Amino acid sequence: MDRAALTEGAVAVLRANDTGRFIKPSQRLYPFQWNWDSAFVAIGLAAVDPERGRVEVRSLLEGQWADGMVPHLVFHPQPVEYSPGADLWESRECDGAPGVPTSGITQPPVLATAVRALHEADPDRGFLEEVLPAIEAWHAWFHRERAVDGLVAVLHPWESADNAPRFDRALARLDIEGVEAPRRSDRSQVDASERPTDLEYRRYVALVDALRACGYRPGSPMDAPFAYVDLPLNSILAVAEDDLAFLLGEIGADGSRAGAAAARVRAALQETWDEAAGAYRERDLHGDAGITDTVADLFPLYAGVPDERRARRLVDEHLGAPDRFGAAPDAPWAITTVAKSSGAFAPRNYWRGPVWINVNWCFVRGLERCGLDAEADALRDLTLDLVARSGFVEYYEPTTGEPLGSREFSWSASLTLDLLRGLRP
Ligand code: 2M8
Repeated sequence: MDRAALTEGAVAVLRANDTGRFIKPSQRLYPFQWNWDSAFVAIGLAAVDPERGRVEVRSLLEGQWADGMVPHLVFHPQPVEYSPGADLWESRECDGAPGVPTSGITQPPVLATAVRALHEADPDRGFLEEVLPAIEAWHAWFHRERAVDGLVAVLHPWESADNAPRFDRALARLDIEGVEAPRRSDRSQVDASERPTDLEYRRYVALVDALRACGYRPGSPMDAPFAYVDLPLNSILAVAEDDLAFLLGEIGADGSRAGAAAARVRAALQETWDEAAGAYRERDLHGDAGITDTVADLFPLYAGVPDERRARRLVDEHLGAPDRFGAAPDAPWAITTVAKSSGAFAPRNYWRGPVWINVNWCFVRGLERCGLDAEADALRDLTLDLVARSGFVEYYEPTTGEPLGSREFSWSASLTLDLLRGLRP
């Protein structure tokens, strides 16, 4: 692998997708600002241009709502066609929404982790003083609005991994009679077999309709038609709370809420362990989620939750197992987002099987946190080989490494920059 060429290529992708104010996930398919995309982008920018990374954080926070929520999508004005877009959300009709149109839901809170990466690369106290109160308010919002027994719930699959099979049953329960599939700009750009179906989109829209009717703030997660205790989001939150507590300490501010929240979320994640399955269990508040056979079942590893014995089981029985999520002779590219042994595994379809660079990045960092350095190094090398071979695309077919989804995808480029930092020269 040519490290210099990979760096150059990744920087070129970020430059091409840069609007000056924010970096689009990709040129045409995703022309606005998505929340965790921008955080992943800032993590990569820490390696090459921290000042540009700080711009990314500031522009995302322009979308923050008065109650603290940082939305999953900020529609900074762009001369583009994108559907379903700002009209679906009508955020301006809602109390506490900002001037710029946004969605009414959120996304995994990677932002504090990104700000920590920027701080470690290039400390800027003024920047921390500016943005940490906003991130503190967002995290507090999660625990106030979305709390479920020490963890938090997502109210829409767009708050986590869209069409992941683990949401199928909860979505199938929704009443979508009379709800039409929206006009979809994704369809003109990516093959339908690689994207969610129209039926799934009708369900996504039905959920937005229900949430819009209450200003996106149901009294509690139980009152929302879809409420799911998502392990990726909670694991990301645990890490982010630790990072926030650390950063607040750096400026002499009070990090006690964040520190306590990190400990509480980690303790609650521990409780989701299923000894028989050797994995963690998700929770569907209106039904039974259990073990889902998706990579979500393993995600507490990202937050360093498992002890040595559990981490080993996660790796041996799932993450590294050839018939599950690991590399196999006939499917050398890992981590699959759905277990290959699952009936739902679909190697070309979006979050239903392909390899994603942000997922791999989370597991590299999680393996490191759990002290599994050799496994972390192997996964990092495999991930870098994949992008070197197939480019910085949205997702990858695990048997061939074929590039799928959007081309020139920002977080695949930015997280490559971060993974390259860990490589010994
Ligand atoms: C995908 O989500 C959008 C809707 O928000 C879509 O399906 O078109 C997901 O992969 C999401 O996680 C990601 O943030 C977004 C932009 O990359 O695309």
